[in-house]
Amino acid sequence: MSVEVERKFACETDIQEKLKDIGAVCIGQYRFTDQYYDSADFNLTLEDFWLRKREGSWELKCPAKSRANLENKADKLCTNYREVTDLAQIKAEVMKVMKNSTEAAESSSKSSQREQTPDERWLKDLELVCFAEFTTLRCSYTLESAGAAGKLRVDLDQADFGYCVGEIEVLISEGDDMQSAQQRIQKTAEKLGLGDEKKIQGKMDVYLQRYRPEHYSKLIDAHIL
Ligand code: V4E
Repeated sequence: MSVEVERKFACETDIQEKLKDIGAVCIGQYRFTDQYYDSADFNLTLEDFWLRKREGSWELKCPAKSRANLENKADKLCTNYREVTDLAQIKAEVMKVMKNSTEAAESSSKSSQREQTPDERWLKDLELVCFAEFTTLRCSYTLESAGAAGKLRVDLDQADFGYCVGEIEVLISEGDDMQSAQQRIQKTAEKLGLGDEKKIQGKMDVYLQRYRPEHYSKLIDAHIL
């Protein structure tokens, strides 16, 4: 299973020039729509689990490590999430998190025995509804660093509700050296001249703050965002 280690940053107007200056290579521009799901009581997101459908594929991001354990300031600017893409595993993880897991599991397994179960039946069984939907225009860059395993990626995202954010990310395997991934991210941030004094809001933070204030304040109170 892969773990995504990433750090967000504010996109300045000269960011593309800076990326080229440090040897980053543009690997393409993509547009995708995300739909995020949770229960009416926000059971998943209050546990920092993020279930989404991106262009027809399901993905679940699960917390990989408690933020309280992060050692230094640079680490605190990074987030680490386990990424699950296998639908059966996603359902199992979601059911584990849901407060009413027993009834949900029973109801879901009953429905999966029915013939021609619609793909989205499990959402109904678990009472999950879409709470956010937005489209992102993404420009992706890769950057190789000498001696480091795996590529580092920089994404410049423009969400259709008028918010831009950049992210530097490294994908590692579960159990791999998290610190070295964080150090690579930190070094790239330095090369790009990014300050490390404050945490930058992600697209979801801004979306919820604007369009789902009740959900947003619950997540703020629970120190999830
Ligand atoms: C993990 C998470 C969310 C899910 C979406 O995460 P994000 O990486 O921001 O979205 P995106 O579109 O860049 O996904 P990718 O293509 O990289 O897979 S929404 C909120 N969170 C939690 C979270 C957090 N607590 N703090 C920060 C800085 N980001 C995300």
